Amino acid sequence: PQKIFLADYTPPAYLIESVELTFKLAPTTTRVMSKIRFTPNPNAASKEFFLHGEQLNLISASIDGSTVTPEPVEGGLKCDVPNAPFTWEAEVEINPEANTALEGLYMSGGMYCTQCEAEGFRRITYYPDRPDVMAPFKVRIEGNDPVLLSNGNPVASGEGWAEWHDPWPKPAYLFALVAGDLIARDDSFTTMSGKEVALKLWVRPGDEGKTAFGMQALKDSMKWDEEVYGREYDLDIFQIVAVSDFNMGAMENKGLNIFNTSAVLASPETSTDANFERIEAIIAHEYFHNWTGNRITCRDWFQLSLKEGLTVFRDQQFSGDIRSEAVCRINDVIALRGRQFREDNGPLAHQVQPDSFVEINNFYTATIYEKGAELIRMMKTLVGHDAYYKALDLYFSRHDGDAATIEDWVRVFEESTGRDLTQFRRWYKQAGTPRLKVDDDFKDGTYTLRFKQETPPTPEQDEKLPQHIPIAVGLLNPNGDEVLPTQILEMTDAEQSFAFEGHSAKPTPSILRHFSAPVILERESSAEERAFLLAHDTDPFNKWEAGRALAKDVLIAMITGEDAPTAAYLDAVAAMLRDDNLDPAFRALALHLPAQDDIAQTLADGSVTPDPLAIYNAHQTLRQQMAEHLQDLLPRLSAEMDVSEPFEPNAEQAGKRALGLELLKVTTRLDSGAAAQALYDRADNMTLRMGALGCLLEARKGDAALADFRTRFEGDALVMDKWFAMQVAHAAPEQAADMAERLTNDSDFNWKNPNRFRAVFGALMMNQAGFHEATGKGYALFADWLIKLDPVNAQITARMSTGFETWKRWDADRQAMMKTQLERIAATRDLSSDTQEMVGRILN
Ligand code: HT7
Ligand code: ZN
Repeated sequence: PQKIFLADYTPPAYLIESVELTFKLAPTTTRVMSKIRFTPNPNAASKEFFLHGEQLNLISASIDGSTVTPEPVEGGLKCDVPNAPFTWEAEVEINPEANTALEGLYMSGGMYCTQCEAEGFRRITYYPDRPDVMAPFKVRIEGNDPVLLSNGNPVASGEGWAEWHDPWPKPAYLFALVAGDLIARDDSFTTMSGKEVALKLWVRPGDEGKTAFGMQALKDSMKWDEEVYGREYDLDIFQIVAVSDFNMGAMENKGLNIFNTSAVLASPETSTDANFERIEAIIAHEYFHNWTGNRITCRDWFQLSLKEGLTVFRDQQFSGDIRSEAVCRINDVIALRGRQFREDNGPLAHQVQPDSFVEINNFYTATIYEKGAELIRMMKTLVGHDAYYKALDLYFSRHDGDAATIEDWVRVFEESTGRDLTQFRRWYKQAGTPRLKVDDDFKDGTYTLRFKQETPPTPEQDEKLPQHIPIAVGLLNPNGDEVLPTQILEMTDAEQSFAFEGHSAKPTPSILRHFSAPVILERESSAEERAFLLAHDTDPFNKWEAGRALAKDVLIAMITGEDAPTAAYLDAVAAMLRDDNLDPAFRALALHLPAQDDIAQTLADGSVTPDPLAIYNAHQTLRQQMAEHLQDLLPRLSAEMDVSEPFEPNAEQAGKRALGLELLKVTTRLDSGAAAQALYDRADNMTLRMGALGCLLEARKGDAALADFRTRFEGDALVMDKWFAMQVAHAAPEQAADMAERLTNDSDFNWKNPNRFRAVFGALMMNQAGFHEATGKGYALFADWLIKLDPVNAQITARMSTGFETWKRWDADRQAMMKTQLERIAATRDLSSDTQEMVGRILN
């Protein structure tokens, strides 16, 4: 496969004034007529007319009304054209029903839908399918389906046809079309300048009852973007469509967002609190793209983080504002460490702005999204609240309508704030997670913190330069009072010290508050100090972090056979649980043990080869010890967490349920699942039902509840995804692979549906001890299925091959078995370039 380089970027040879498309829909023979007004780009050196096109059957083409015979070339066609503006017309035939890749125009359960980001539009018609070619679109759809939708505003419609006009110039990746038998939830939103916008959330008949929450989240997002960023919506209508076959969560097509059903449909009976929260965040994310992504788009795909990093940051701000800021931040950091740190510390590490790629689909990663968001957050921390919003105003006014670059973005900040961000730019170009070592010293009333930063080598980047790191620090005196409120220290050198004068006793530092930079903090610390911070830190993130560090110390000591500070941990947890001033959601997080993957990564970082079974066993042992230590507390606290009001998916109720379920996990250790069974039997919402079922499965008492669950929800695909996933997620280490295999033989295992495939194999990847079971059957099964899926859906296959990304972390036997499977996948005939690229990078 061919590599594409950022350095090779050249402006498009032709720009587009207008696009008119006509679709004559038919499942296997859809005709697409295009009429495109091109004009030579005065800023381009080349005059070559090249249009992307893949899997298209060209019926006819003409230029200014005269038939032409274009030259087919790799990835599209070329044609001689006049040296002046001209009109290109073409008719192509495509086969949506045969499209299992779910890119371009495809069918999902009888409805037509599209996915064009990143390079799907070229499967719809011949076109310069690159984000820096922007145009207004007029679309006419002819078909038998009752609902025919496209981007922009409706123009006219009749029996079997509809016309749409999107006046805002957009790149082809934001094009969308949907046709099917759909029902809308209707609503409206009045914008800040008094314009009425029609809102429609389209679903299949039967799903109408799951649309209220999504609609409310949309209206909240629209309001928030006006209030916080001053961004108003710009069309007469905003539509969302729920689709059950979809490669990712959702897509921000202009005025017509398309969503995976899992990212929009919600009801208390079928969705957990975590589902509600995720749906709210994704709806916000896609809506926010209207300004950060659509009005200002990316010049090329190397700039992907320009829109994704910023939009993730914006959705994180939104969730923090409407839920608990502290709890959201902790959850965001758990996700960052779980996905991005894992990526950044393995063979797939890459820059937030990469220099090259083979398949852009392989770069929709945690680094582009979540690390990208952390970079925006750091910029905001460095320049301050007011300067951040002033810079954003300049960004929107200067670049509205542009296909912009990350450099444009940083320059806006420099010009607006007067700060030199030369060194900060390294965050975009240097892969890898910096390690930040800290030690301290106290002398004559002066407390000194000494920092040392180092970023380990990553693929193709051996040497690293120091980063510009904002380190938020506070100090506490021995009584636990804060004697220095949060200050931002700016570290720019490889080694740097900061002195704090006027202290009568040595203070305790709270470092990297609010997780002010995406780094790994390495600080020798005693169990007493961690317990002290857990009890006294005023920064909720670092308070939680202290508890997590203590839990990690215990687990790691258990695994390596050292003295574990178990008593200090259990006492600290009990004290924290008794503290009724603490938000239940926070207490739930503090009770949750660090992920097994986190422990494995920390061990590997310290040059200890992790044993997945030993990590699993340490988890089990610690949970048992927690149960015994906390048993006196459990009845009162559990009762207090009962929610008597009708179910609301708000942060307050969700926090109580989360803590109640954490306590249930502990209780299950003592009563073999009796309380969990009782909860399952009385549960009237999915959060409690699934929480109880999880406990029963862990106690190996889940058979009856599982059967009941299936009977209740057999016809509901999203809930059945949960049924599949839970059995693998909670299977014992030696049974997880067999369980996954058994489920692949279930009549409901529709492996071509990404949600169902992910339910089984995503859960297997996440069950660390099960996936890495000693005989290697987990690896072999997983590889079998990746090989089977690749010709059907390369994007999902490539993405899921990351299950093997940690292979070098494990012992020699496991490494050899994983490598064998990776090589087997790599050797598969006609393997997609997506999967080839990923497996190749993982192996290197
Ligand atoms: N911008 C979108 C990214 C995307 C995507 C979405 C659905 C299916 C395939 C896709 N490829 C790329 C989603 C987002 O970040 O908002
Ligand atoms: Zn996005």
